[in-house]
Amino acid sequence: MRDTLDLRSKFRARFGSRSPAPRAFFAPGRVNLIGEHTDYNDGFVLPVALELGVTVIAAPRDDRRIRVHSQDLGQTAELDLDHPGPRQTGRWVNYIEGVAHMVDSRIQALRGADLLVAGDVPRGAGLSSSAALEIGTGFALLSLAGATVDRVALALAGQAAEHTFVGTRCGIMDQLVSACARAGSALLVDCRSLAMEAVPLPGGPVALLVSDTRKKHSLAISEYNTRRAECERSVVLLRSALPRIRALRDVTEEALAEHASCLPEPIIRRVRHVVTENARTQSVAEALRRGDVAAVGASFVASHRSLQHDYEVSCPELDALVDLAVAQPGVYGARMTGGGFGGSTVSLVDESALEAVMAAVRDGYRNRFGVEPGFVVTRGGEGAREIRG
Ligand code: GAF
Repeated sequence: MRDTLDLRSKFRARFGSRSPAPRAFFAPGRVNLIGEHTDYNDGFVLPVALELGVTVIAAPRDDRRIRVHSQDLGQTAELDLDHPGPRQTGRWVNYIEGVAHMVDSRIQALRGADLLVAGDVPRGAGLSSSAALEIGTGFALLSLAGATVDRVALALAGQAAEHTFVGTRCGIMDQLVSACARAGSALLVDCRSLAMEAVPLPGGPVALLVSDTRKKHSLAISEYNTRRAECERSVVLLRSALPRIRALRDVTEEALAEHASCLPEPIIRRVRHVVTENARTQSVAEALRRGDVAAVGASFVASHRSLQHDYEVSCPELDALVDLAVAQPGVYGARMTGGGFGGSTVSLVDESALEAVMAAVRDGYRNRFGVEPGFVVTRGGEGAREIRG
C-alpha cells in the first residue's frame, strides 16, 4: 500500500485543503491460486488478495462531477455522473467512469468527488490492478455517499463496468476477491451462488511466490472473449445430450467422456480444461484445509499443463517460468495465474528456499528472454477498506 500521508499531501496540493479532511481507501490486486477460466462457467475459484493494490484519497463535492488524478500516470480527468462521456476504448479512466456509473445506477445515488488514485501493483503483470482500481474507487464513492458498502454488490458493479465500459467479458473473481478477501487466506468462491469461504493459507514455512513475465498480454482481451464464447457454444452443443445443464459447471468428467462426440476441436479441449479445473480447485481447497502442500503443488502443475495444452492461454514466457520454478528444490508446484498470454505465475515454495529459487528463476529467464522477471511474495492480503489516520 502506498504511503497515505504522502498521498494526502499530494491531494491537498492538487485539489486544495478540505474540511473535513479527505478520506483514504485501499483495494488489493490478486493472485489466483487455482480455478482459471472457471468463473464465467459458474465454477469454483480460489484467489488470494495481495498486500499491493490501489489507494484512493477522496473528498466529496457539492455537484455530480468527479475529478480524478492518477498519480502513477500524471494525468487528470473529469467526469459527469449525469452525462457519461462517449465511450472510447483503452482509457484508464474507463474503469472509474464505469464503476461510478454502475454504482450510481444500481446501488446508491452518488455525489461528486475529487479523487487521487495511486497503485503499487505491477502494471500489466496480470495481478488485477484494474479490479483494484474499480473496487477502491467504488468503495470510496459509496463511503462518501454515506452508504454501508455491500461488498458483493460492489464487486458485481465492478464486473459490469468492465463489460460495458472496458469491453472484457470477465467473470466475477477479480472484483470479488478485491472486495471480500480475508488476510492470510485464499477465498474459495462458488461463482454460481457467490458463496464464499476463507481457506487459511499454509503460512509458516511455505510462501506464495508470484513471478511476472514482464510480457504485455496484448492478446488478452480478444482471446479471453473468444474462450468465453467457445464455452458458451459448448453448452449449447452438449445440451443435445445433457438437456438440463446450465453451464460447464454442471458437466462431470464422466458425462464429458460419454458425450465428447458432441464437441468438435478445439472446443472439446476447452471443455476438458474447465471440467477438470473445477475438480482441481475443490481438491486444492480440501488439500489446504488438511495442510497437504504436496497435493496443492501437484494440482498447480496439472492446472498449468491444462491451460497450456487444452485451453491454450499460456505462452513461452509463462511456460518457462513454471518449468524453471518446478525444477528447483523446495518448490511444490507452479502455474500461470490470471487470464494468460503474459502476466504472472504463482509458485508454492518452502520459505527457506525462496532466495535460491528467485535467483535460479531470474538467471534462467534472463538467459532465455533477455529480461528479468519481477517477483512478489504474498501471505494473503485483506480486502477493500478505509485506511484511518
Ligand atoms: C481474468 C478475468 F478478469 C477473471 O474473471 C478470470 O476469468 C481470469 O481472467 C481467468 O481465470 O482475470
